[in-house]
Amino acid sequence: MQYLDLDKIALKEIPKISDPDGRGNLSVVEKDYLPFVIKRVYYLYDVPSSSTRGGHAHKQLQQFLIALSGSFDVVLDNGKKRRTITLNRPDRGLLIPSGVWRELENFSSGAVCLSLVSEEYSEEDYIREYSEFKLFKSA
Ligand code: T46
Repeated sequence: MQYLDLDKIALKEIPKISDPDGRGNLSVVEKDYLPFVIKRVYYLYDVPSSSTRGGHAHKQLQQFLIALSGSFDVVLDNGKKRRTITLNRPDRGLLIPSGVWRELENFSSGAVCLSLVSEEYSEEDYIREYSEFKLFKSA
């Protein structure tokens, strides 16, 4: 099983079009921007600052997370070590490959987490027990 090199994870810049007349910014995710075809979009919002989302890994699903508003931390765990990445800009996103444990925490007031993903919803794709994730990675 491959272990994602967490040191190589970098936020990916999303093309931004700033309006010359001061009407604000527009960012766009086009067809070939991500290394997967987007099959589903969902978003988290009204998350209490004391709450944690995620707490699982995906067997197949890849995803791209964007803090459309506010900020939150994403703790990535490759089975060997952890790294925390803060998302706080709507023009930067975090690509999470399959086989990575993730926890989302420290949501600011008004934070919105947009998730663009490679698969349709399937509970079968989730590993929700950390001990099972460790076994999955060592297989
Ligand atoms: C992820 C993080 C960032 C559905 O019915 N359809 C869906 O498309 C999704 C995503 C969830 N659900 C149901 C399954 C649960 O009964 O909604 C409930 C909450 O899902 P979950 O506990 O998985 O939510 P999070 O915020 O912990 O995780 C979600 C995604 O599931 C996951 O892929 O990476 O957001």
